[in-house]
Amino acid sequence: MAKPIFVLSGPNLNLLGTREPEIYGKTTLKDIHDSLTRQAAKSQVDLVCFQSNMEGDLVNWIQQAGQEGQAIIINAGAYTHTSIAIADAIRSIDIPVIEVHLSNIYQREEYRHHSYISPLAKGLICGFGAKSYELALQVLLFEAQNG
Ligand code: CA2
Repeated sequence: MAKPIFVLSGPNLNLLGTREPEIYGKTTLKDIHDSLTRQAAKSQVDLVCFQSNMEGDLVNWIQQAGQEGQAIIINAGAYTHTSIAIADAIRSIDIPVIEVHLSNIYQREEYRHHSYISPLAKGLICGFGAKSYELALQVLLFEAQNG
C-alpha cells in the first residue's frame, strides 16, 4: 500500500456545519473526511485525517507526515495568516503540500490575504467550500496515478 495522504485542519474547523453556514457551508468536517476517505479508497490510497485547535499539534502532524506520508492537504485555519512555526515545519519536509480554504480568503478581510503557507505549497485551492478539499485530493490522486 502506498503511503497515506495526511488531511490536516486547524483551529475552529471542528465547528464546521454548526455555525456561520453562510461563510463555511453546512457540511461538517466529519462529512468532509468521510467523503475524502471514500474517494481515496477508490484509488487504494489511505487518508489520515486530523483536526486540532492547537498549533503544536499541527506542527507535530506535519513532521509525522514528512516521515510517513506521501502528501499533505492542509487548511490551517487562522494559523495560515500567523504561524511561522507551521511554515517552518512545512519547510522541513520533502513531500508536496496543498493549501486549501473553504472561503476565498482574497475576498475577505485584508488580514486574511497573507498566507505563510502559500509560498511553500505546491498549490492553493480556496473558495469552493468543502469541494476545496476534494479538488486537492483529486489533484494528488491524479498525480499519484499519472506521475
Ligand atoms: O476559509 C477557510 O477555510 C479558513 O481557513 C477558515 C478559517 C479562517 O480563519 C481562514 O481565514 C480561512 C476559520 C475557520 C473557522 O471555522 C468555523 C467554522 C464554523 C463556525 C465558525 C468557525
